[in-house]
Amino acid sequence: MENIARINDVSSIDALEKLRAELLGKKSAISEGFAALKEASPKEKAQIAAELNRQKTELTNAIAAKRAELENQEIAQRSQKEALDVTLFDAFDRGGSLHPINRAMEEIVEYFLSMNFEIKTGPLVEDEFHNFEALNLPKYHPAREMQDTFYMNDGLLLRTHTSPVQIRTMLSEKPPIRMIAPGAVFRPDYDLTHTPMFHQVEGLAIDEKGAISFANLKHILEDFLNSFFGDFPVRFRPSFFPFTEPSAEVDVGCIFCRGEGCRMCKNTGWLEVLGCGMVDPNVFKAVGYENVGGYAFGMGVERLATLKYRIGDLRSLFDGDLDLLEQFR
Ligand code: 2U9
Repeated sequence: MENIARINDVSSIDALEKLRAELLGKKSAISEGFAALKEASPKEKAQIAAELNRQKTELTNAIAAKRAELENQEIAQRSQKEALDVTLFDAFDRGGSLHPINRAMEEIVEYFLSMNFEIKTGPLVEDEFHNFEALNLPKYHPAREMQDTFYMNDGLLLRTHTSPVQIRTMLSEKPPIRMIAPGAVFRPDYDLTHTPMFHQVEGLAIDEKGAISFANLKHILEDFLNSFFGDFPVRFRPSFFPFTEPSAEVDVGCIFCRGEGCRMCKNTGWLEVLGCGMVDPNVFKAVGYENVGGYAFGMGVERLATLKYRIGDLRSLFDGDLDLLEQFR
């Protein structure tokens, strides 16, 4: 039958579907044949209908078979065209590794877990109360300028430190508290040592007034720095933070020159690595705590990681450069 030959001749699914419309659609000879049945005599009717149905089945089957054939051809062509030679390129057998920032983060967190600190987390999008006001940084206070901020709509902002996690913890739990808050924070800075997203680990220990001293703080940070960097001297310098009083910045003896003086320590023999202090009474007031005391500290994970792994440009860690990253395996 001529129509069967036409079906077999088709070379694309589109053309096949057009042919289906022509042969079996409303205006096809077969559909018109069925429509004309009502004019036939009852005897002819059965005979004509049987023949029309036979033709219809024959065409339908031929089209289905052709369609399957064309689809198989298309799959075969595509798998040839899109084939990957998995033996050609080594991206698949490099293996994964922790990003140096995550590795440093894990080391820091492991230390404080071993010292009985609990991990707490909180939202990255915060409000002024949890990020600033409760931390003794009232609106329009000049100290807020110490921390440039990404502001969003509706009074929301990207947290500039992980301290709001400590505020949320104090608001929902009673002392004693012994926690660390590891996580991403955001400030609009970008240069050799700053990216707009970076990571902090902050710590907080609170108990009855008089139970926790500056000596406790000094001991745990010295011990942490010796476990993280190795056997180097540690010194505390008086400083200021709105949320701690007294406050200190902590230096480690230069790990590059061992205190001789070099470019990395700007010839001071010391590297500044973290900040700390006794929690300011105004912070306790903001969260409704009474007759308590304790210490807090904060460190930048990128700072510690670039020092320890001797990475010159922090930005290089965020370029997705596998050759660079796999050196930290
Ligand atoms: C509460 C009370 C006190 C957290 C602290 C620092 C000192 C500090 C910096 C280190 C490098 C931030 O990433 S960095 O730039 N942090 O110097 N952070 S005390 O004090 C708190 C936190 C929460 C409720």
